[in-house]
Amino acid sequence: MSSETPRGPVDSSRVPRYAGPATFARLPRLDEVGGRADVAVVGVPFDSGVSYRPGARFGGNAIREASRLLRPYNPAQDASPFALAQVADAGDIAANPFRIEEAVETIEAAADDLLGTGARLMTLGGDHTIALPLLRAVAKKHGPVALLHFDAHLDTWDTYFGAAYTHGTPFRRAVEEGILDTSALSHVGTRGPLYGKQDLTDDEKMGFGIVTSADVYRRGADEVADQLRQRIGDRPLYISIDIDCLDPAHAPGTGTPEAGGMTSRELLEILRGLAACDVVSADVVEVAPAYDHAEITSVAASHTAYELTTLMTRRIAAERAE
Ligand SMILES: [Mn+2]
Repeated sequence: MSSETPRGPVDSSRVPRYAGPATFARLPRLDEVGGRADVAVVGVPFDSGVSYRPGARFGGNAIREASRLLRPYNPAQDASPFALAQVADAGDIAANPFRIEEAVETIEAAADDLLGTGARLMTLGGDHTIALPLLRAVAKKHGPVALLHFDAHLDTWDTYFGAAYTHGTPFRRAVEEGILDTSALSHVGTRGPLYGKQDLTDDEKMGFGIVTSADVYRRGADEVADQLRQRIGDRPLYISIDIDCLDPAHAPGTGTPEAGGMTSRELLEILRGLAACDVVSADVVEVAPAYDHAEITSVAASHTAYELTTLMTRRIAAERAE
């Protein structure tokens, strides 16, 4: 891709934003750019791993619809992400809604294929179950990765009803499988009641550090981003964002809402503070549009994916300039 000018979004001064089928940010489909992109935006319409409200299977397309209003220049990062590198919409991974184990395998294989083309993944969920197969694929390529996990919840529980693969367990499985760099694991935005204090003890033993949503409020986004950046260093970094890290006022359309969350401004500012990091892939999950109002949640998710895409394309451009 490096020798070619990236193909950007549909020109919204010629074709109204609300016209035509939605791709992420009105970008070309992957097949329209020869099947190769630097960042592939891919949907995973799978929500069979949820413990409470279902509906995140519709999240990816809701984010695509809400992303019609994204514009090509990102002033907060002083970058035009879709000009720095080729970003394309790779469509959806078709995962079996009736067999979770099979779906996990399908997602891993599809992620392997996309990563194999040289792309970084910007995945739109789906529920949080999908982070495990995505991390497996990323770790095959990069080795164990640092993880920055934005969420109201720890998602390091062991099982639900005896099931090992659920949206509350992906990061315990990932630690068990040795695919995470346990010297750089962080939860951000954590809050709300737990089953017991042991949940926190277990999580700490796995290597996670916690920045609660109250910590973000007290310390501020800049200080939090600085501390995270120091912990992550130049390790390959995977960022997984459960939209329920945001307060239900900022993201009502999600499966397991908890009061007292971050604002969308705080989340976006923390992400912008990670510009020096090597984000090798990322996901935004748990957008459940049936519980949304006026696209509040999918707009927040589309801007979140936009900031993540900007981080990745800036890094790609910087590496090419070396
Ligand atoms: Mn989660």
